[in-house]
Amino acid sequence: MRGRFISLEGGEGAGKTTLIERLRQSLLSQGHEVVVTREPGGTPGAEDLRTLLLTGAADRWTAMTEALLMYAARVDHVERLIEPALQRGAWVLSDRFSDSTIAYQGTGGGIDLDRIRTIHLAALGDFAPDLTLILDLDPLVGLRRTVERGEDPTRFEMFDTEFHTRLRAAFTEIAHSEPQRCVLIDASKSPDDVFEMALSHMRERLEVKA
Ligand code: Z5A
Repeated sequence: MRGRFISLEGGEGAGKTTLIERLRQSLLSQGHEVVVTREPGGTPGAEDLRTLLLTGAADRWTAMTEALLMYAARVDHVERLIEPALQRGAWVLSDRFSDSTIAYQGTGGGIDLDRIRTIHLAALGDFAPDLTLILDLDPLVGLRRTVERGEDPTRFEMFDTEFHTRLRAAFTEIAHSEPQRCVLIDASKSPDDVFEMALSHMRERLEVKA
């Protein structure tokens, strides 16, 4: 039986990585094979592209170059990791996927969203997650969480607050425009509450038992 593909989306510091680890453990305890991955990245080639995308000056790439590099990484990721895992019945949890390109390079970077959808269609056809959990959080709270983590900021974290506020609106719009695939989760709640909300959506939509 084909596995399930779940993507997690949201702004910086929204808690995707924290939630993925909890979901991984929950799915493992139900006996599923679980593949945890991330974008940009997930395969050796895509991780090389991740380094190009996330390091250097904030204006290192234009939004369109970023989008094309994201899709180059994504095709490698889908063809070499995600699709084979789904075919052998695994559950794939990806920290970001194509909605991030719509939000960051589209709404955030100013590329017409239909141009990004056209790139997606050419690169991946109608390939999409079975479920997308969008973690919604005030960008200032999210950025504060990442600063407290004490790591060097990525190129995207250097963008201004207005950019991050537009991202939040973009993710909310995606959730509203594709309710069959996407759910919006209040990420200001505790990690336990966020996990319970995610699990409840998975139970409803993907026949998860735990
Ligand atoms: N990008 C793009 O532009 N276009 C694309 O198509 C794609 C990506 C695919 C990847 O960065 C960057 O690539 C990303 C968009 C761009 N922009 N940035 N920056 P990344 O992978 O390095 O970063 P990220 O995806 O934004 O993740 P993050 O900053 O690591 O955040 P997170 O995974 O959502 O959060 P976390 O690590 O789980 O939590 C952050 C901190 O908050 C941590 O200390 C936790 O312990 C704490 N936390 C977590 N949950 C909670 C709750 N519920 N309450 C309180 N504290 C919490």
